Amino acid sequence: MKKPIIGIPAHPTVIDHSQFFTHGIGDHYIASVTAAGGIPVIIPMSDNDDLLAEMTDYCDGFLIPGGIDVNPMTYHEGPHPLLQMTRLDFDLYELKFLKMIFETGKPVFGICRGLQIINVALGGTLYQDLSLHSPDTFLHVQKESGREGISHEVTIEKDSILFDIFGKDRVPVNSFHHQAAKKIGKGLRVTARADDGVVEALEGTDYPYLVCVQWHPEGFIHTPNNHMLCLFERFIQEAQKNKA
Ligand SMILES: [Mn+2]
Repeated sequence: MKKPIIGIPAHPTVIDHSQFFTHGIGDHYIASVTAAGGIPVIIPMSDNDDLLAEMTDYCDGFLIPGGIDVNPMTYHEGPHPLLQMTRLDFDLYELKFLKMIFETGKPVFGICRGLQIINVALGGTLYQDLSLHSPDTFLHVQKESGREGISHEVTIEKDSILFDIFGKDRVPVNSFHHQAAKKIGKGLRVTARADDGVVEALEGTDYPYLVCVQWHPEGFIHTPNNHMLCLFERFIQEAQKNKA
């Protein structure tokens, strides 16, 4: 049985002393997809619709990774002073590519910025900074060291894909975000929250397989008891079904 091909839209990164940017994806994402039985393929940021159509067709599932803030122009807001680095051409590429992906019905797994851009792609909005969420909001840019450091727990809705994956409703997670979903996009629902009410997971309501988490499950890839690999395994299984 051939392994499913998992397309990952690259993050544009400018390298010093170069007029060009690099199409990059962190090693933790690549290692997690590989460990779960998928073939990771990095998709370059491009305004070439033919290339994006070919990649949409070629891949069996799509992992939308973490990255910089989404430009609030994409959800019709001006920039709040606490907004961090954005890159509009990157957002527009991902939004266009997501639209093409959603037309295929192929499995999608969003992580951190991935959750946020998917929410925006479906008409949702974001808190540009979590200080705008509520006075009791936790620190979600964790001080605990290491990508695998635990920062807070999330409570998972019982009738969700996430509950089916984890088999329980409380899961400890890491946390590296200063933004979160605000208005929820069409065809999405909240399936996990932190105890301060911050949205930590979204799932599709009428899409074959669409799961998004605000934490970084790939950050646990080098831990001995990786309690997050199950998220990648389920996603890869779904992509495998799609291939068969
Ligand atoms: Mn968090």
